[in-house]
Amino acid sequence: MVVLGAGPAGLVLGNILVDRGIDCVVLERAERTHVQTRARAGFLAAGTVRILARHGLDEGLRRHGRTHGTCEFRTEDGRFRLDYSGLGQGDPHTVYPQQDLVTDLLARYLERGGRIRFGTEAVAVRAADSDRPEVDVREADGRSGLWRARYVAGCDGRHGAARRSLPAGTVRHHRDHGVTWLGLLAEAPPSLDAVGYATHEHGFAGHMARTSDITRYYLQCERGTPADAWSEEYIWDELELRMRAREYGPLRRGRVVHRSVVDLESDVLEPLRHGALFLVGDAAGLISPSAAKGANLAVLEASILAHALIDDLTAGDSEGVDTYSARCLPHIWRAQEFSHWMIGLLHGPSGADGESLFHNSLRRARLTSLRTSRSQQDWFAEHYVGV
Ligand code: RFL
Repeated sequence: MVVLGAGPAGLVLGNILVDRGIDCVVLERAERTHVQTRARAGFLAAGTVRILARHGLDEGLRRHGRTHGTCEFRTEDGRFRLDYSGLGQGDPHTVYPQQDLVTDLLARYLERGGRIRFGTEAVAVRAADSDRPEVDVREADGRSGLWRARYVAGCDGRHGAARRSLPAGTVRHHRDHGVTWLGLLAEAPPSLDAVGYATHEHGFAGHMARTSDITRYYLQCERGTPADAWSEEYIWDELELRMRAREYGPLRRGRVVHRSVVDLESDVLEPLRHGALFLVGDAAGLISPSAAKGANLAVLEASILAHALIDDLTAGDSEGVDTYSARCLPHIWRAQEFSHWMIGLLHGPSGADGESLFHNSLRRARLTSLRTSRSQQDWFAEHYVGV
C-alpha cells in the first residue's frame, strides 16, 4: 500500500493499516520538522476523538487536549452564547493543535513499524485503470524513483499528485465563497472562554483558543490582501473593534507569530475512487475553515478507507472498497452544507444598496433564530460538532 502525504488523513490511514499487519509506505514531500510544526486545525469533533481512541491514537489528546463546548456571537444586535455541548447530541469539541496530533500519529505509526519517506514528492500516479499502480517520485536530492503497490491512497491535499493524476471526466464541484480571511496565531492567552464569532460592518472576526498561551484569530479582509499588509497594532485594533472590546472587554494582546491568507473555497471531487487510487481528506474535497470540518473529515474518510482495505486485502471482501466513494460523499456534502450555512451566518455584503441590505437583514434574522429557537440551537450543535 502506498500512501501519499503525512497529514491527518495519511497518518490515520497508515496507522490503522500497519496495526493490522498491512505493508504500507507513506511518501511525504516535506521534511519531518515541517510536517510536525504546520499549524492549522485545532477543533476535533467528538466522532473524530472516538475514531482515534478506537485505534489507540488518542493518548496525546487525552493528556493535553481540552474539551470545549461554548461559542459566543457578537453582532450588531448584541451578544449571545450557546453552550453547544449541552445541545443537540450533547457532544463537545476537543481542542488539540493539528501539529500535535500529526506528531502523535507519526510517532505511533513508526512504533507500529510503519515506513515513511520524507522529502519524497509524488509527481504522477498511474492507477486509474491498472491493478498494479505506479507512483513516480522525486527525492529531495533530485533523484527520480518509482513505487508500485496494490493500492494508492491520495492523502496529499488539494495541490497533490493524486488530484493531478485523475482521469479526464472526473467531476469537480467547486464554489468560491468570495470571502477571504487573514488567519493569525498570536502568542497570547485566549481572551474568551468560548469560540468567538463577531459580525461587523468592517467584516467578520473570529477567536479560537488553541493552548493556554496561543490563540487563533481570523479577520475578514479584501481578496488579494497580502498576509503582511497589516501592522500588528492595526490587527489588534481591528480585532478589538469588530469584537466590540469596548462593550465586552479588551482582548489579551500578544505577538502575532503566524499569518496566512485563506480564500474561503469549497470543492468536492466525484467519485473518490479511480481504479486503484483513492482520494482522502483535502485531496477528496476542500472545505472552507468556517466550520472547522477539514481535519475531521480527513480522519473519518481515512478510517472508512482503512477498514475497507483491510477487508479487501486480508479477506478478499471488496464491498468496502467498491462503496468507499458512496459512503464518504454524504458525510462530505453534509459538512459542506453546514459550512456554507456558517459562511452565510457570519458574512454579508458590505454595500448599502438594496440587495446588500436585504442580504444583511436575512443574515441578522438567521442569527436571531439561533439566539431564540431551541430547535435551531439543537440543529446547530449537532452539525457544528458532528461530521
Ligand atoms: P494535509 O494536512 O494538507 O496533508 C497533506 C500532506 O501531503 C503532503 N503532500 C505531498 N506528499 C507527497 N507528494 C506530493 N505531491 C505531496 N503534496 C502534498 C503535504 O506536505 C502534507 O503533509 O491534508 P489532510 O491529511 O487531508 O488533512 C486535511 C487538514 O489538514 C485540513 O482539512 C485542516 O487543516 C482544515 N482546517 C481545519 N480543520 C478542522 O477540522 N478543524 C479546524 O479547526 C481547522 N482549522 C483548517 C483550519 C485549515 C486552515 N487552513 C490553513 C486552510 C484553519 C486553517 C487556517
